[in-house]
Amino acid sequence: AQKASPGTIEGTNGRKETKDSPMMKVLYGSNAGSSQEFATQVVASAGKAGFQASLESLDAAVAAGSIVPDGRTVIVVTATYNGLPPDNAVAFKEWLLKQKEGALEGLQFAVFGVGNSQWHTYQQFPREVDASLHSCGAKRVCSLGACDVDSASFDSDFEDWLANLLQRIGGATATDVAAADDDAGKDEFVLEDGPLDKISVSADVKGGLAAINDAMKSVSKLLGETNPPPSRNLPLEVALPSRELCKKADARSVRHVTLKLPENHPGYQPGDHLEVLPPNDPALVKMVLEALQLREDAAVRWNLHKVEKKWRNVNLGKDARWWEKLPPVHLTAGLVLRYFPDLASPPGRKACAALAQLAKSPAKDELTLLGSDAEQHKLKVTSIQLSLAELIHKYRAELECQVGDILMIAKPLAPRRYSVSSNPESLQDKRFVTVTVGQVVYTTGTGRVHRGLASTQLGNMAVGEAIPGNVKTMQSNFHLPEDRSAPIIMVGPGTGLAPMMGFLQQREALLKKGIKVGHATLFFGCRARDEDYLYQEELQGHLQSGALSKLHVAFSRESGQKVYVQDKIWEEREAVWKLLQDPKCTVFICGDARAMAPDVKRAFQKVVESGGKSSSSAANMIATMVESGRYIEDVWA
Ligand code: 2AM
Repeated sequence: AQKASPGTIEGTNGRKETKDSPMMKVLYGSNAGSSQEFATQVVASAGKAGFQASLESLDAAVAAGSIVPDGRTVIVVTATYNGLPPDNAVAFKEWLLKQKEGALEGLQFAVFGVGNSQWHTYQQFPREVDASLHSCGAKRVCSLGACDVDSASFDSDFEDWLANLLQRIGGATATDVAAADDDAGKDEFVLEDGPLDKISVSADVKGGLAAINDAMKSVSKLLGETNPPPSRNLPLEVALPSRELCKKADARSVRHVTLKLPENHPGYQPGDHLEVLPPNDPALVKMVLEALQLREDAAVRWNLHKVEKKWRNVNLGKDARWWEKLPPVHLTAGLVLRYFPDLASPPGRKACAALAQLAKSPAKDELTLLGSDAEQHKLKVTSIQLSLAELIHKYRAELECQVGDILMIAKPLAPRRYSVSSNPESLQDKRFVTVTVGQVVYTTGTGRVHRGLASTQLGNMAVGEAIPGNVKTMQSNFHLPEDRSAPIIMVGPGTGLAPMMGFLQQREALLKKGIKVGHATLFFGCRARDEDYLYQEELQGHLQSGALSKLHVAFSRESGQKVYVQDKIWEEREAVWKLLQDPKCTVFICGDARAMAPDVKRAFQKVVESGGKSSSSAANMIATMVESGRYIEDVWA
């Protein structure tokens, strides 16, 4: 029997397909979940447009041997990580490379790539997939679609592509089908809003998360998942008071935060990421509660069936199905609004249009306009970063809206990622994990002071307070080389120093056990010695113990001239070239993806050229290092 998956469940709602409907396989490659969400949306819309659509990860399809050229349509939705395939598309890439010319004749396909244009590897893997499928003889039915999560139009870019795709392959658009269905919007509301009564409600983070985790398990069971992914919603407790790392905290603030993983947690290693789910700003939660005329401690209960009926035929965009992850448990309205919907992001056009359905005029007309007119939307929403909470609050008098509606309309609150800056064995408790958090604060066009959710939360939490999160191993294998004698070069300006601190602690622990470690050079960059020289004392300690062999610091604001890590790499070219010639030498880069990482790569290439190589063989040498996992980036926008 076929396993039920999130895709097949949505597929049964409002489907127009029959047994003879054409088949469609929707395959996704996703680490963070966005591509999977988009893929699920393709399945739903294709189902409504008359296809028998099924959903699988790219690797699951390869394992099942089910990507075959039998006249079927294959739609691939995938992200890219450092230019590499996501975790569940690695085998697919290998499979694709093995396909001969003409091997995929008879297959028709379309590819959609999800990415962030601030990464220099933007759309790399989706482009490769699109080109390879085509060169193996498959027929491209729609040109490569792309959306940029860094752009305000990313939801509508996807929807435009999907509408185009469905039109090209002969289906009616999902919106047409939805419009034809007179069942829409008739059902009652989705969460049981009301005052606290006899039911027991989890209102605090730890109790709430325990309830959510239990509920997640039952949702997984419901979906037939035998191996549900580990929950990201573990309560992580602040273990020690956080520490300011900048010497002049008025200029900027970077905090060293120590959290504690729950008991029985399998643990982590330096180079891993810590994911936290920061609660919404209480001011925004308050605005929404006010608009909904709800008390913070009002009891709400998720009701899967009701919500499904109410919204099933409304095209809400890619995130519409995230409610499946929501637990059928009692929580307070305050807790739900704090942890589930993203209340701070500007709502997309689809969200504005959905809100319009719940509004009376004149709000209805204004919201409809925001939903349909890209210029107006840009002017009145995205350019001033009007948050969803502010929008709901603004129109509250004419909105008939419940907590459940907000969950459907809002994007899910996204977890934030940090590179861990510790080695478990080096801390007083193996379950401790530290992160190095730069604080983000700015004022939006509406005059609201925006505090980076995770950064302000993490830096300001008291010992014993908890935040939902977990640790995650990245597939790029940003870890110390297995061969401890391999020389390493670390480049980490600003908070990019974080994972290097974990590596240095790990190397110090190895030294203490009598294990020899190879040479380690660190290039660190900051503004000035007496401002933001992070972990200065710790670094001196590592130099003394031998965990760190050489330290080069670039101060960008000490003299009239900017000095960056790449300038230091060039200054040290002789030593760096020597290290690079060791076939085991591994280079780690962490920090800004937009300018720093490409600049640093160019610097390394120049160093190789200075060693006597032509520019093309220098580029080749770096490319080979990247491919063999010896030039590894952990970079972010
Ligand atoms: P700046 O802010 O003075 O320009 C950590 O943020 C350090 O990285 C700062 O010293 C910052 O310098 C520096 N930095 C900014 N842009 C950079 C780039 N393109 N490459 C390397 N370092 C950079």
